[in-house]
Amino acid sequence: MAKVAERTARQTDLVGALKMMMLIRRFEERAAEAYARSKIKGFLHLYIGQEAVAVGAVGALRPNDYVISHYREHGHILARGSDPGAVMAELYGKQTGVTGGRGGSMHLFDVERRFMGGYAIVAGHLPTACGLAIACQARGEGDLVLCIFGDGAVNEGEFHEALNLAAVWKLPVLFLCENNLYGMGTAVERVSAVEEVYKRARAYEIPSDRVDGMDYFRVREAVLNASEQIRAGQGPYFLEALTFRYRGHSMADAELYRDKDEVTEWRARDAIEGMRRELDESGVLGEGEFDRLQSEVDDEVERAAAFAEESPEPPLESLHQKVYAD
Ligand SMILES: Cc1ncc(C[n+]2csc(CCOP(=O)(O)OP(=O)(O)O)c2C)c(N)n1
Ligand SMILES: [Mg+2]
Repeated sequence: MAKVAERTARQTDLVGALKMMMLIRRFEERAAEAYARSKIKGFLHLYIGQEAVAVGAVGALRPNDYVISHYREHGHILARGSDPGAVMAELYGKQTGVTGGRGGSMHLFDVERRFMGGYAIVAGHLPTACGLAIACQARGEGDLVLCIFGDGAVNEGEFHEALNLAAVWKLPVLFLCENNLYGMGTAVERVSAVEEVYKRARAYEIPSDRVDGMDYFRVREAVLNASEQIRAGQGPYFLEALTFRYRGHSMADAELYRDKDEVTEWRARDAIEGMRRELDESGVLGEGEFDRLQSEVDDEVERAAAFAEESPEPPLESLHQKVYAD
């Protein structure tokens, strides 16, 4: 315990980041269980394996920055600090969910935290990110937009439109591609003429880089550096985080397109295990502390699931509400 009491602010942040990655993982495992019991219906895309990207990137932002994401976004909204109970309730389609039960897994939203949504249309939210960035630029308060998408998005028209506009207008956007090597069952090299995705941004003269998405420290550092440049008015930045999803594309995926050995190899580089080792070796984690963190995370996710289960369905008369903007 003495070790914990002597912790510096940086060490406390590191333990917090590890715990957030553990929370995301447990949340996703619990969501999968609920899906198997038909408590969650529709689509469910799990983020397991990619946690270091969400926590490294979203955790490096300021409270007034905006985040906009694709449909594999549970980890992003949790890393932004949204209540796990309200996120789980949204997956259940309940009234207490972050979107009142109207959006479900792919359409999480939390305006208070400037989390401007998950979007189901691949690359559809990239132009929206530019719109948010125009607002940031006009207000001149130094806010930026973190726009997260998958490798599948880079072959869509909106990707190119958005990058072009962002470059021309020097918009404060950080484009973050989570390259998990597959878009549904299609490997990147089968569909992308340029496999090293970050090089795509160079066609628009946007500075870009590739980072190990299985390493919290690397992702955070890269995002902090990019943010500094963006906030200095240098325009957009593009980061590619190399990562891997351990589970299938969605809950209905037989995973016939990839080898089990490939999954095993990536699991051996697990971000949570890697950070745990690092914090153990450097003496930041106290004796038995990882297990204590795990049990706190387990309890928190159980409470979130219980909240979702016990929450009411949205009332029928609310069906036509909030369909159009006022
Ligand atoms: C415009 C569009 N085309 C096709 C789809 C069907 N679709 C859903 S997810 C997906 C794959 C996207 O893969 P990626 O962007 O790499 O994200 P990941 O699932 O790997 O996180 C596709 C093609 C869609 N949602 N939108
Ligand atoms: Mg992908």
